[in-house]
Amino acid sequence: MSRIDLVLLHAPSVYDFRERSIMSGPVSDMVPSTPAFEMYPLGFTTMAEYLERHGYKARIVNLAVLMLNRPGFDVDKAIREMDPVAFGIDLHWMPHAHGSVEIAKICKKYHPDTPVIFGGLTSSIFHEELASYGCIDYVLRGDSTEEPLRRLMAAIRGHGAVADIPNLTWRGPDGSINVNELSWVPATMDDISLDYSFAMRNVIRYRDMMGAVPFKDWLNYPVCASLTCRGCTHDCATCGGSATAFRNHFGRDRVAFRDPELLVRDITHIQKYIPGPIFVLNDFLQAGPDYIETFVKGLGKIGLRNPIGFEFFRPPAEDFYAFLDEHLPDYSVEISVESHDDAVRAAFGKSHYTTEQVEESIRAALRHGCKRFDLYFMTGIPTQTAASVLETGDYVKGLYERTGSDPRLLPFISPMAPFLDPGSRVFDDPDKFGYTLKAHTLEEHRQLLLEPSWRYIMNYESDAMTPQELVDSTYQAAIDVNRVKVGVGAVDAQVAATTEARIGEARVAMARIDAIVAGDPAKREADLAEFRHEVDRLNESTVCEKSELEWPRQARPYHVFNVIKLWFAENWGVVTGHHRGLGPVQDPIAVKPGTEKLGA
Ligand code: B12
Ligand code: SF4
Repeated sequence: MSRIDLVLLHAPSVYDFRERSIMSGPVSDMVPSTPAFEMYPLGFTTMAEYLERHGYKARIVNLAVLMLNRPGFDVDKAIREMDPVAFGIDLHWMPHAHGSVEIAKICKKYHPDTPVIFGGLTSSIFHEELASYGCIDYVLRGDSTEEPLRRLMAAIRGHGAVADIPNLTWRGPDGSINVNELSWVPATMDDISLDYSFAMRNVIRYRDMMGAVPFKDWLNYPVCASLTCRGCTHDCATCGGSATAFRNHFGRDRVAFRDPELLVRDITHIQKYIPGPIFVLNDFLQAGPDYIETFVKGLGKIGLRNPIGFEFFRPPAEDFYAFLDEHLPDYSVEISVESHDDAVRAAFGKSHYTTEQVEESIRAALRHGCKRFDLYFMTGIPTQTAASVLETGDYVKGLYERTGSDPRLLPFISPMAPFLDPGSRVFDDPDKFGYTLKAHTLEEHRQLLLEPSWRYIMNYESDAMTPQELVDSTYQAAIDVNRVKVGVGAVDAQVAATTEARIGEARVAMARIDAIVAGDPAKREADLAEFRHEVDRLNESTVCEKSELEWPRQARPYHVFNVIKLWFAENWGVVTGHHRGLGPVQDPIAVKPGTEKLGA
């Protein structure tokens, strides 16, 4: 097999998490990942597919999943045995600050002459700091790096100069840090492809199932995401993906939507190979009525059978649910309302709807065939007191009474943790929102991640409640919500009892860690190490079971048939050397006409 151009590596949040005792708490309870945050960015798939389309060979290796699923997995050995032209590592989410840089150090240790490229939203903010670490050569900034990455790969292979590549921060041979203009900001999301068959080909070609899966339990729960846009029309204060964050840090003034017909095509691909639920991320209602109609009718036309879920940034009205019901046999909805209190939600930046409107929307959805309605609450948001958090259980009880005690309604509560998003309005101006930041630089965040519990890891304190109040009220509200859900049959009594028992144990473990931190510093590491296995068990999930987040799915014969077809096609490619998309390396200047739409 010819040499791989780019190996994309995804690191765990904390590199040596398998040896450390860190009580991560409920930081990843609302996403499919464990606290290692093993899910790689969707952009790995779009970048790898784009490179292959332009004649480069790319491979995704999810080191975090390999470390989680194979206790003896030797990261040093795995990296030492790789021999790509370049390594790419994501630092997209701030919680990977520790792991990603440690992996870069290992790449440089065994391959000092192989370039290491960083990218992702967090990398875009801390690009100069990253480029100052000796183990990182290039940082690609912005939310759309497929084309700049192609040009960088060409330059690494001797076609073109790095000084001409948009969005690139690079360290010169003299150690100087150079920041090229952030000018590659495509106005649409139409030149990329979120093609899941690419990931499956990756598995077949490299005989590596575990290294390519998006998260630890994906094979049991093959959920797939579909993306409607880059950027957001809203401006929530704590969000690192808000309109302000995109404008200030990623050069984007306007949201880039994906053409609704292309989106339907993405979903057609998923349905061909994968039986799991499809989650449409980033509210497509932002794109306006024509888009909504084309997209939903398009889904109807392809006869979508997989369950599909939509995230909405404001509560939709009754006629919209009726429209969904007309075209989709199995749809679900998710809204993050953050708080039951309109004033607290407004302080968060969501003043564009009220709790009353949310309740109307829930009733309408349940009347019009919605299979499941997930409602998310959050703790730690500006102005929110512990008393306000503790009202959540009662509020949820009343909400069920007002919506017919329907078990299809599923509320969840979790903390804003571990970090306030870098690039958000609160991160850039904490005083204005009543926060004190405990870390500003990337290096400070790397150190915080090594603290022994989520209470100490968090990068902020709120004027409205102490860190201890945040921990206590979050756990208590989770117990309250859990009990209400059992009452209406929204969660199995046995599952709920396990969750409640685990929250109790988590509280005890947190108190024990506090005592160790307050005790003799010389004994700290040894004392923490003593109950590492207990902490690992409690870290699996805290405030709810992962299974509660899962929607039903089933494999049908045609999925198996399509995967077998792909298996034969790809193996034919391995034998003959003709992989799909592997042509000659293109000249960096020869970009497909019309793709270079600069400025949003
Ligand atoms: C979709 C999404 C998710 C999905 C993840 C899907 C996935 N696998 O990517 C879910 C819901 C699971 C999720 C989870 C989390 N998310 Co999220 N998420 C988003 C969201 C809404 C959109 C991201 C998107 O559209 N991506 C588009 C795809 C195609 O591009 P991409 O993946 O970003 O990749 C491109 C660039 O980033 C860059 N790039 C990325 N990696 C690399 C690597 C290299 C080498 C290079 C060159 C370039 C590069 O190039 C790519 C191609 O153009 C944003 C908000 C927003 N408005 O943007 C938040 C956001 C990114 N998430 C955020 C957070 C905090 C999280 C969590 C940590 C929350 C938590 N505590 O659980 C988890 C982490 C999960 C994990 N890793 O295990 C923050 C990040 C803030 C920060 N800087 O740290 C954001 C900004 C806002 C928010 N609060 O939700 N998230
Ligand atoms: S929290 Fe959601 S709606 Fe608000 S700015 Fe972020 S991505 Fe947009």
